[in-house]
Amino acid sequence: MDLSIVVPTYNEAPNIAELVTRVASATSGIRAEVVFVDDSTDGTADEIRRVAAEAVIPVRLIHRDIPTGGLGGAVMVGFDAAASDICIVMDGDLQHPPEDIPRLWRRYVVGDVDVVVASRYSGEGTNGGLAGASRIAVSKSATLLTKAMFPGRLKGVTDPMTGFFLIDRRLLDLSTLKPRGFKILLEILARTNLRVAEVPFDFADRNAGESKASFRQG
Ligand SMILES: Nc1nc2c(ncn2[C@@H]2O[C@H](COP(=O)(O)OP(=O)(O)OP(=O)(O)O)[C@@H](O)[C@H]2O)c(=O)[nH]1
Ligand SMILES: [Mg+2]
Repeated sequence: MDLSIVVPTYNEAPNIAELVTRVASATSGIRAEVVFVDDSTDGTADEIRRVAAEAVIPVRLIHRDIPTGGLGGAVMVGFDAAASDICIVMDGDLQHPPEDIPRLWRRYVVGDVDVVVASRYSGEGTNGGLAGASRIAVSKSATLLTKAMFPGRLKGVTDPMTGFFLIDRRLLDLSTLKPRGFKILLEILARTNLRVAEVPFDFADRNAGESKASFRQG
């Protein structure tokens, strides 16, 4: 396996089939698997099992009955379970276009970085999928605040709170990370000295289902 794509899900049933289809076509030529780490209370786990049975790439499901650490905790479980050391984290609602996976992968295989961040705020990247002026304001001010707090570790990183990134998990000490909810990448970058590159991407609208991001998370 070249690449494990870790997808945390909380009630994303209507998005699973399209996500897997688009990931499978985007990764042709790369040996890739999808690892769903699911904390859902709806039928998402059953839908993942159904889609996995028909998928042309390996699709695995880890369903947690006790969702320790929320979204961030789910991502850590995915890193631990991944078949490849090289992992891409992406959302399950198609806001992170699977078609961008090869761009992250190609940047990584150049060989000079440990992390590739898909940024809404660098170069041609956009944040159109952030619903409403207040979400945009929260996202931008949280980014400025965190960059002020960690000027060294976040140097050159325009979007430390993106949920779309590639990482070599061998560089992480999973036992020292303490993710709480959203923004696992910030936790990783602040605690670990890593070489980072960015690629711009267009943050799309949520495909279906409901947002779990709250003002409190911001
Ligand atoms: N496993 C797990 N996944 C979660 C949890 N909370 C959110 N997620 C997933 O994390 C991803 C990001 O959550 P979203 O609700 O899309 O957050 P967002 O993109 O900031 O918000 P929207 O723009 O409204 O979509 C999605 O795939 C969610 O299903 C959780 O507690 N556990
Ligand atoms: Mg989303």
